Amino acid sequence: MNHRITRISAFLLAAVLMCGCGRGKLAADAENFSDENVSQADEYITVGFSQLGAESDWRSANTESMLSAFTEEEGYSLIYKNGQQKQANQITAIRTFIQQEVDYIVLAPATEDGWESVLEEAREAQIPVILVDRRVNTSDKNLYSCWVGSDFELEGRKMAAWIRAYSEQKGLLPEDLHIVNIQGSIGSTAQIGRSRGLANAARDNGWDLCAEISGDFTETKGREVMAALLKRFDNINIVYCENDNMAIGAIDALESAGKKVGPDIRNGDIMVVSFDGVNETALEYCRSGKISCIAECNPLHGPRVRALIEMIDHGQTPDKFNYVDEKMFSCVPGIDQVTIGDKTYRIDSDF
Ligand code: GYE
Repeated sequence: MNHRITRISAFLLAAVLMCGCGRGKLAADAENFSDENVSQADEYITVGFSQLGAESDWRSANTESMLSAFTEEEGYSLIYKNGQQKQANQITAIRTFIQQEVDYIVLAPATEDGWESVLEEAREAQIPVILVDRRVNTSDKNLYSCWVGSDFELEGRKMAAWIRAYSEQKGLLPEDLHIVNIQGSIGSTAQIGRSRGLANAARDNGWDLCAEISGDFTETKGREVMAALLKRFDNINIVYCENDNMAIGAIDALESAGKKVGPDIRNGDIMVVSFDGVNETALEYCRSGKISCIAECNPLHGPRVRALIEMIDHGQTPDKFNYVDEKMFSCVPGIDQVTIGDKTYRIDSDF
């Protein structure tokens, strides 16, 4: 990588400074740059992207965003590997990227633990690693350059604040809220943050958090877990699903068991809330009240990761942790906003 940078970057940097142009223009300039020592491959920035899998609509949108951000027109050669939900596959992918001497590695890690050794190998090979979406739990934060994604605990806290505002508006007592949490894949940052946001709020407000069980972020598991929970508990009135796909499965299980899904828990409805806001069916359910509230999770990280790589490529140091702003969607009347700390989040009912 350093080799490539020293040969091209002086030229590219001059181009940036002179015309302030983006990577697309730079790539074109690099192509026109006649140096017989610069091979075809050197004209592109090579990026190895280890995606964790394809479990949800959020994930598909995220993959799509990455694939369309790292095109040859933009000056990139992207090597994409789908980890099929297995960390071992992702570790193999990273080792392959190192052997291929890619310029950058982008990792969307399945879970937080267990990355130390392979990230150490990437560091030894002097290949910067950019984390996207979920995070890794390493004692040495310098094993990766930076991260971009969502504040998952904040998403959970916003949802809990919405539930609280709703229950107060309806005059429900805290102990009358019987909540089950259908969790995402255990050990993933999204699961850890969203579960923590709810568990803390349940403790602080005195809500009955009956159970927390993983549905692995998939519709099928969401359906299975909900059916099993209905056999264990007869008083559930709120289902907190850590993504929309599981919510769709859970709603199916609830309706198949003869339950009415909706916001009117005083009159026997079971309320479903969820996260993402990517899947069209889920958004439609949110418009009709089958899903009472969705905390948005934005998957469109491709251009963000590209901007981070461009900074590093130009010798700059991006912020270590880069958060994206996110909304809340709900068509249940009466709650216009929720406040966390000193920040207020507007609830969007027009989506
Ligand atoms: O919410 C879920 C996906 O890590 C933010 O993973 C991501 C989560 C997303 O499977 O749908």
